[in-house]
Amino acid sequence: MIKPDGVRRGLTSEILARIARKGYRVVGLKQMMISRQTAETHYGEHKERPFFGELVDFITGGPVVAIALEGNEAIAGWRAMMGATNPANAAPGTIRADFATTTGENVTHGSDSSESAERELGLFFAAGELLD
Ligand code: YYY
Ligand code: MG
Repeated sequence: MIKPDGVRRGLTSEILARIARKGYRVVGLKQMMISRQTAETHYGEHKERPFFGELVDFITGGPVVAIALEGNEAIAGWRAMMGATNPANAAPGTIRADFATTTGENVTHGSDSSESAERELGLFFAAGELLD
């Protein structure tokens, strides 16, 4: 997902270009607003963390671009392309190192396991919206 800060700052095409150059297939793509309820479900694992409220405010604060990627080891590979959660710790050349300065607004999201990918794809895409 391209988060609201990434969309607002005009980074959508840059990030989609990196995905294309890498070689992942985009099997679902849409710009959308996330409801508060969907955001709370999406980030449910962080419900008890002190930053949860700000995180939900942020992710619902403007349009995001939801992207369904397919490719060899795409979950780990996309997380590697994003870099560490805190941009200060992200390796040079990663999206978060190149385009972000704070953990709170770190431009992109990526599922962290096949279970979370399945869950999150179900939150953001209806069955008929993904290419077979
Ligand atoms: O999966 P990833 O986005 O890299 O990090 P998570 O630990 O799942 O946290 C989700 C999201 O929450 C993170 O991208 C920014 C925000 N966040 C925060 O604002 N402050 C923290 N100390 C940790 C995470
Ligand atoms: Mg996470």
